[in-house]
Amino acid sequence: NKKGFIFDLDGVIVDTAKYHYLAWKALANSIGIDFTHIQNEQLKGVSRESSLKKILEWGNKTLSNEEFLKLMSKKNEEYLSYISNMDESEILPDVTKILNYLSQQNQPIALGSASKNSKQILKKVNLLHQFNAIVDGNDVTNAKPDPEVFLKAANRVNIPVEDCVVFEDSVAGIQAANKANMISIGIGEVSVLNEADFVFKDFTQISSEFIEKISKV
Ligand code: B16
Ligand code: MG
Repeated sequence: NKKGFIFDLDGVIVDTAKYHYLAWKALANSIGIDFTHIQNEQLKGVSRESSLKKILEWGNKTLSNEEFLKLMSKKNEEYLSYISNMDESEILPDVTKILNYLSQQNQPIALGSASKNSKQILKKVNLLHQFNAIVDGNDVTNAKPDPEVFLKAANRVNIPVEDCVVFEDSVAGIQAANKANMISIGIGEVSVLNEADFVFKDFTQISSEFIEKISKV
């Protein structure tokens, strides 16, 4: 059966959270706000704009709209400087294997990410060609847990929502997939992603038999 396989980017295909952390930390510190790894965890899957709003909230700071925009672009510049050094070695374990397997089976593959930098990142790690559709932060008005990003991805690969499978590492992303009526597969800890239909630590734990099984549902 044809299914639509939709992948989140950060935390599923690559670990760009570490670069977001470095860039947000430098930015927060430059305006006198602390920024920790625990806070960075809370920004996973969250858009750039909402991330900066949260950081300002944590630091009890208000900014003019103009300053806000300036800081967003400053953060992105630093983030992109890290991205520019990425290569294939940063692809998470067995991601290439599953993408190759799915394309051999002629299964449509889409990206569903909150990032506005998704194409650059996929290009850097040499995976852009694997995707039949890219839907990211540039294409949506409502961020996860709103299902918009995944609904658009399903539409772009022309697969009914109930035949779509979403791989996600964030709670908001799992909720978005569930709201979209798709099969949700959490990549990470069961204790965190307990709302997902299935949870795996990473792609090394997902067998081709499992993919075949859910393709038949
Ligand atoms: P950008 P995902 C998300 O990616 C990240 O998890 C989140 O930390 C980031 O703020 C967001 O993308 C926006 O990224 O600044 O590149 O537009 O997990 O949805 O692939
Ligand atoms: Mg993610």
